[in-house]
Amino acid sequence: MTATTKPKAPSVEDLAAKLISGDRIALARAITLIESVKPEDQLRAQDLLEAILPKTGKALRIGISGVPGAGKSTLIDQFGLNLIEAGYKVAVLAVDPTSSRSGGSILGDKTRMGRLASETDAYIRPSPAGDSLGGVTKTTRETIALVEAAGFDAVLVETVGVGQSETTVSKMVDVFVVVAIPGAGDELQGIKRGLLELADIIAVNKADGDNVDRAERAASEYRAGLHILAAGNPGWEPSVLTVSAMQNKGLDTLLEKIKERQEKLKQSGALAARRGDQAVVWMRELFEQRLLAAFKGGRKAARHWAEMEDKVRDGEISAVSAAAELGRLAKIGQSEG
Ligand SMILES: Nc1nc2c(ncn2[C@@H]2O[C@H](COP(=O)(O)OP(=O)(O)O)[C@@H](O)[C@H]2O)c(=O)[nH]1
Ligand SMILES: [Mg+2]
Repeated sequence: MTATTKPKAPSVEDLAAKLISGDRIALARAITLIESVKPEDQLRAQDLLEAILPKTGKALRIGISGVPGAGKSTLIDQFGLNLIEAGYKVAVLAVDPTSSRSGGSILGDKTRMGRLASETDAYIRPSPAGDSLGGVTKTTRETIALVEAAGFDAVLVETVGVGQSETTVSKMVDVFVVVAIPGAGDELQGIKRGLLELADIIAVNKADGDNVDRAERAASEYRAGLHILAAGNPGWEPSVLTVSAMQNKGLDTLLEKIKERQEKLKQSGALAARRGDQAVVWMRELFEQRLLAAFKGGRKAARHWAEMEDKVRDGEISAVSAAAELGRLAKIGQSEG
């Protein structure tokens, strides 16, 4: 090899071994690899994920959602420290409120997780808002697998309540925590019903200072509302508690509830079933992405795609027929009748 040759990328086996030994540089490299869109990197990423598969699945996977300003990041910072104190190694996939990778501020400032960021038993991976939907990227699931293989046994995924991001995250985690805040008037209006239905635990935050009573009232209203919602959802019994992320109040109860729930799910076999189902959904989504990419990648198909889009937009053809026609052209999934 000459001096001008680019240094060879480490082999997948090397990378996997280093990652599993807990090497942070290897972890960062691995994440960069799975995020890469280059076809050759994607093949290596696949091999890497296959190699680490036996080392995944051991973490407590927690989703943290709620409107911007609810205190998710503040809560994760404190809760993460508590988890470390309880013996966990904590990985956080966080929303980065600054819109670009540049800006010069240090990680802790950007994510409001300054204290956690300086812990050796913590790893924080911010997703720039520009690249993600509410903090969720296409590779969030893969990243969870990587941090698990690197030995992190608590994974916190922060998501902002926008679009489909909560639903997506709820399909990746074991426990979905919604951080709510006491507001004025009808509490249940302040949170979308869809989000409420995903919640395993609702933590009414900012229960401190003058806010304690309002937080308690909000919690009661959530309990009442959930009671009604739960009538149509057998087996779904979310808990509601009040916390103060800032004053580290109620977070011990939050951890207890999470662990209790996880233990119950494990004992009943529901955890394995849930994760199995999640893996199947993941496979289906990846396959659909591939199918679509392959289809649109073909020149002929791409031309028809644009044509169909125009026709659908102008009302010349229904979306249903257009999709069927495109499917016929691509020779995919023609069901008879
Ligand atoms: N009083 C009080 N303020 C809080 C608490 N948690 C967060 N905040 C404040 O709420 C604002 C938004 O917090 P942040 O964690 O960035 O919210 P996020 O957008 O949900 O991640 C900040 O000004 C925090 O200092 C809390 O428990 N009590
Ligand atoms: Mg935040």
